Order: sequence, then structure tokens, then C-alpha cells
Amino acid sequence: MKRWFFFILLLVAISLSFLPFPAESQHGHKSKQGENSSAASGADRAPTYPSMPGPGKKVPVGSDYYLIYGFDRKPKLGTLIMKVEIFTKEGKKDTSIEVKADAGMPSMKGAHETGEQPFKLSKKGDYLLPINIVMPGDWEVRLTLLKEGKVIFRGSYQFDV
Ligand SMILES: [Cu+2]
Repeated sequence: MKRWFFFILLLVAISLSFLPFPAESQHGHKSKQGENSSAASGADRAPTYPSMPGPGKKVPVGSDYYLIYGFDRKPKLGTLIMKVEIFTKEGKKDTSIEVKADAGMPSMKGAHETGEQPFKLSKKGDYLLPINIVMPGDWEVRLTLLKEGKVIFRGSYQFDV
């Protein structure tokens, strides 16, 4: 009888010590899941724009295209025209892609972001967008390319004025 008593006591002690833990760990798991999902949706809201090779250089766009971008003049105060040319991997100019850009000052977030603006296609098949440089300092252009409504490329260019 004594052995049974100790055995039951042991079982009770074990279950008592274990019971609170699953409840706590479940709670902890739940809050972690919440953090994870909010971090994931945060990533959806703020896509990343890797730095592109400089103006005039080939920038790979997926495996099927590349682009070359440039400006009508050295960046300074006033209106700057950004030009983007898109080529197939065979080097043939392509005008089937939608090009957009947002420009702003990384050190003054929210101060003068232009918002995402669409480039206009010229007769020569160049994508053109005027960008207003409203103050000296650090600037960044964030480029987005879409094919059939889907983003196929994001890239950025940083420069000082
Ligand atoms: Cu500023």
C-alpha cells in the first residue's frame, strides 16, 4: 500500500509541475506567432530595393532582361530626367514593361517623397521620368518594374546633390 501511495503522490506531483507549463508555452507560442505574422505583413508593406550598379551599367532584371538607366545631366537642384532602357537578354530593346519610380531623401523620410510615378515611353522606346530635386543632400530613386501587373524587379540608386 505504501508503494502505491508514493506512486500516486509522484504522479500528482509530476502532473502538477507539468500542467502549468503547457499552458504557458502555448501562450508564449501564440504571442510569438502574432509577432511573426505582423513582421511578415510588415515586409509586404515595405519591399526592399537593392542598390543597382551605377548609371550607364547593365543591371540584370531577372534572367530574361537587363536595364540601363541614366540622367539627362549630373544631379543638381531642379528637374532631373531619369531615363531607363530595357533590353531582352539577347540585347533587343523591350517596351512591354511598366516602369515606376519613387524618389526622396533617405535622411528626411516622408519630407519630399514623390510617391510612385509612372515613366512615360518615348518614341525612341526610352522610359522617361522627371524628378524634382528640391533640396541639396542625399537622394534615392527606387525603381519598380512590372510585367503583366506583376513586380519583376526592384532596385535603388543613391546620389548626393
Ligand atoms: Cu530634404
